[in-house]
Amino acid sequence: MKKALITGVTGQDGAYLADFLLKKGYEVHGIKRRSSLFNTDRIDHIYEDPHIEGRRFILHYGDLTDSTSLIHIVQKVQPDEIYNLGAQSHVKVSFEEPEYTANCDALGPLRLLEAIRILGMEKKTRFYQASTSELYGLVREVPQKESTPFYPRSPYAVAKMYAFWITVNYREAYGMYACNGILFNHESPMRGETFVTRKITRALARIKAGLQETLFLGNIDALRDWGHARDYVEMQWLMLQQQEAKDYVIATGEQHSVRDFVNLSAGMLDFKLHWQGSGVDERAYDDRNRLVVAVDPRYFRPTEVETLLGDPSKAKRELGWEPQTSFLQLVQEMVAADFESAKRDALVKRHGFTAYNFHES
Ligand code: NDP
Ligand code: GDR
Repeated sequence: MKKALITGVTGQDGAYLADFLLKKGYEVHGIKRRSSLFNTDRIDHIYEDPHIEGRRFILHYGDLTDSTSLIHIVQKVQPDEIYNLGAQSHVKVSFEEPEYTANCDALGPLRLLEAIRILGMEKKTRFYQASTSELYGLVREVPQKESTPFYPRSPYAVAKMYAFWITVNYREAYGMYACNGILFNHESPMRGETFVTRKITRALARIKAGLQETLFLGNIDALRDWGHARDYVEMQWLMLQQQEAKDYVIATGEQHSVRDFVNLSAGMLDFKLHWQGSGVDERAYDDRNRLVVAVDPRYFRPTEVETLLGDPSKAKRELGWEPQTSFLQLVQEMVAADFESAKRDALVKRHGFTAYNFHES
């Protein structure tokens, strides 16, 4: 039985990947951070009690900023494959916590690669690094492909650039099977609530259910290539199953603006939005003249990535990969899931309980 070790197993991609690998027959080990609250919501459906004999899903406490914990876990698990998905993954937050972001996102992968080397597992363990379209930042070529030059625009992207090149360097220097998936934005109902797509579907669903009044957003003209996380984790696995380790762009090849995402989601919830003003004064009202969406400069970034569009032809050609979920299906799935949970929260509230939180992003 193959063994996989996933960092970031409690995150969006980690949860989808763990599910995917368990279905493939793997023994799956995940690293989770110590937290004062339960942080395993996304993987509770695959959790197995430690008392069960022969369980195939095993969690370990560890942290990407703590080399010794990583070395211990790699030694104990002896994984055939390591998927490094753990990261401080929020671009805006990286401007507020640049040093921590570098420690976790740049040095974290270095620590894992070194753990493999220290333990003499270079020929046994294959390594996947979660690289990102944010590397392209200020874009030099449209669409972006593997050979497009990088120009990172945030502490997050700069840290991920180190991670990209250290992965390439360890492949070339030590003959390790180590590769980068340069993934464009991918979303799902499990997306963190402070990323723009989930923020939109969650807020509009809550407005519809009477739990919130207005959705405040930053740059609604930003353009992104959005796919579904479920489709993208299959690529992460495929990249580790090849004869030779290579880096691949994973994207849909289709681009939409944040504003498009808002309009489409609003339409699915029967809001007709009327946009007024421009720039920082832009806002959208519904048919009853209620303010539904407003731009708030607090969500602007000091340096923004205005536009991203990927060219996944190398992955299609060499790995036979195609995304399965359309943009419309992605938005539908996210809106439906958030509307269900908003209706549940509204019901709880009507019965006098306050079981919901609203987190700003
Ligand atoms: P999430 O933010 O949903 O998950 C990040 C995971 O990393 C969580 O499990 C988090 O733990 C964990 N983590 C954070 N800090 C540490 C740390 N110091 N030590 C150990 N684990 C830590 O991200 P996604 O699932 O969306 O993304 C997965 C990876 O892919 C990330 O590296 C991201 O940067 C990258 N990426 C994501 C894209 C996307 O569109 N989703 C596109 C391209 C790249 P906790 O649950 O405790 O917070
Ligand atoms: P991104 O995703 O920065 O591309 O990074 P995010 O959803 O945060 O932003 C996408 C675009 O939307 C604009 N935007 C807002 N963003 C947020 N979060 N909140 C807002 O209110 C808002 N209003 C407008 C942003 O300015 C941006 O242009 C994601 C992360 O998953 C990274 O880890 C990953 O590497 C990249 O995708 C690919």
